[in-house]
Order: sequence, then C-alpha cells, then structure tokens
Amino acid sequence: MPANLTPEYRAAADALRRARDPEVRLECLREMLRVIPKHKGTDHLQGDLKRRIRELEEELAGPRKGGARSGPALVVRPEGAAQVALLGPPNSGKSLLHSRLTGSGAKVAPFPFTTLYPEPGMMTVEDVQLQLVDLPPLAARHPVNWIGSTLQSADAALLVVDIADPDSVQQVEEVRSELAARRVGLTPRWPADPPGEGLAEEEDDPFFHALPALLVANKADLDPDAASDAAALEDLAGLDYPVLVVSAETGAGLEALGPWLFRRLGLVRVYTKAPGKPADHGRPFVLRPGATVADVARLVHRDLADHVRFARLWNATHSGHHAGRDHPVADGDVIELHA
Ligand SMILES: Nc1nc2c(ncn2[C@@H]2O[C@H](COP(=O)(O)OP(=O)(O)OP(=O)(O)O)[C@@H](O)[C@H]2O)c(=O)[nH]1
Ligand SMILES: [Mg+2]
Repeated sequence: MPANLTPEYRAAADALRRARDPEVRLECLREMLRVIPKHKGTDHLQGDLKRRIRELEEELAGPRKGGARSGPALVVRPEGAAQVALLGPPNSGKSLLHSRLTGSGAKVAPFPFTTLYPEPGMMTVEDVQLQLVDLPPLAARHPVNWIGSTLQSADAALLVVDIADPDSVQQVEEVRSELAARRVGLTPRWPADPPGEGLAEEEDDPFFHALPALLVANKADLDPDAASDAAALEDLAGLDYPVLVVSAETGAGLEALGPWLFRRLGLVRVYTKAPGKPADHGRPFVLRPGATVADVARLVHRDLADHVRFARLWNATHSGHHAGRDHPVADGDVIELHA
C-alpha cells in the first residue's frame, strides 16, 4: 500500500478486510474510493477500487436479460455461522462431498469440469449451520476469472484432492497459483489456533484474502495408504495444511469434518435468556473468537450494543455472575443482557 494513505483510508481498508457480506463490502469499497487521497501516486489504486466497485455492483444487481452479464449468481450471500468454499482440481470429488454433507444434489460426474457455477448448501453441526459452497475446479487450462470475487465472502476453504491420483502435487500447485493470480491465499492457520506467524508480507494489500485451509484427502477408498500419501503430497508441494482423510463415496471420515470445522473456526455459541425465564436453547447466537457481551447484544438487536451495561452469565463455573460489556464470551455460555 502506498505510504501516504490517510488513517481514514486505512480504517475503511480494515473494515473491508473484516467484512464478508457483499453489500457491506461494497460500502467499504465506496468509502475507500471516497476518502482516498486523489493524486498521481494513487491512480492505480483508484482504478482498482473503481473496477471492484463496478464488478460487485453488477454481481449484486443479479442476472439481467440482455445486460452485461446474464446467468447464475457468482456471489454467494453468506448464511449460517460461516461460509466454507470447496476448492480443488477437476474431478477430485468436491461435488460428491458437497452433496453428501449438505444434501444439495450437486451434479457429480466421472469426468472433469462438471461444476460450472457456485452452488451453496447448508451443513448442520450440532445446533449450528455452516454454509458449504461447491465451486468449479481450478486448473491452469481452465481459468475461472470470477473466483476471486466469489471467495471474498468465504471464511475458510476445503482443498479437496483425489489422493489416489499421482498428479495431485502438480494439481495442487495449479490450484494455488490460480488463486494467487487473484490475490487469494490458502493458509494453514485457523482462527482457533494460538497466535503466531501470519501472512505478514501480504498484510499491506487490502485486497489480499487469506483463507484458512484444510487439505481433504478424498477417495481414500481407492488408496490404502491415503494418510501417508497425503503427508507425502504436502512434503512435495511444500505445504503444511491440516489434513483430513475421507471418502465421499463410502462416507468414511466425513463425520469428523463438521466438528473439525466448528472447532478450528473457533465458533462460540451463546444462548440468551430473559430475566426469570429459562435459556433459549433452540437457537444459539454464533460468534467468532474474542467476541464480547457487547457483540452478543449487537446480534440480538443492532441498537442494543450501545445500550447494554452488563450481562449475567451462566456456564460451568459461573451461575448468574455479572459480566461487563467487554467480557469475552465462551462456547456454551448462557447470558441475560441488561441495558
Ligand atoms: N471412489 C471414489 N470416487 C469418488 C469419490 N469422490 C468422488 N468420486 C467420483 O469422482 C468423480 C468426480 O466427482 P465430482 O464430485 O463430480 O468431482 P468434482 O471435484 O466436483 O469435479 P469438477 O466439478 O469437474 O471439478 C465422480 O465419478 C465421483 O463419483 C470417492 O471418495 N471415492
Ligand atoms: Mg464438481
């Protein structure tokens, strides 16, 4: 990022980095363009912003007959507690996995380049819903120009490979370079991991998007050495993503996927209650690591965040304990908000 950008601009760029909802992202981009210092040194960035605003406006307007673009939606509105993208080379079993995990009925076929457009679906993990997005394959011979914008709303990725395929090293390299060309990176670091080295060199690029990734070694039914082949693949490709060995065909290993995602995304479920009433155990509010009482209030009602003074808290160690606005909430907490 050019050095002479203002704090106002940086604030808008930070908001963009945090935003997942396409409409919020559009607002952030417009704000960045509005406050960016207008001089020669920022011409390139201004052009970049204008292009991104135009593309996102077109996406949000939806398909138009005879318009610039018609056809299926390329932006997937996030739903549920997190949005997880299925990425990988052709024919690795992304759609069969999607179909198994969400019941989507995504089109599966024994030949490559079957999936052409994003296909959302919901997966239930205990009392939480995660959104899985099936996507077209990524390969050098078949670029998907819109994949970068589609992935802006994703919180994480499953990098699905056919572990029985001897070409998987080359294929994973192609996937990663297709993503890199669109300023998307896959990182082995997940939100629940203890703090450590990040993707520091990319942090100055407001458009760079780092997705926590899990390597899903699929088709383990065809490969008796799937676990060691997955380790060898990572060695050869110089990667250190966490690995899960599965078979979308037989279902082996699939039961671990939802709980794994829930845990490593660091999702925090909070149940609210009204004074004198039992907790509402039907529908948790789902938050991210580090979320506070004030963040829960914001989810309950947009205006409540400003007015909440304290909460009463119930969990394994507390029973009606008073907690301040900035008190971090933990998975399973029951809270009663007091304005
Ligand atoms: N034996 C076996 N076959 C699988 C498994 N997962 C998927 N397949 C088969 O692999 C082929 C490709 O599956 P898809 O789910 O269409 O693969 P995809 O990654 O979505 O393919 P594209 O959309 O072209 O990228 C189909 O014939 C599937 O039945 C698995 O775990 N084991
Ligand atoms: Mg597919």
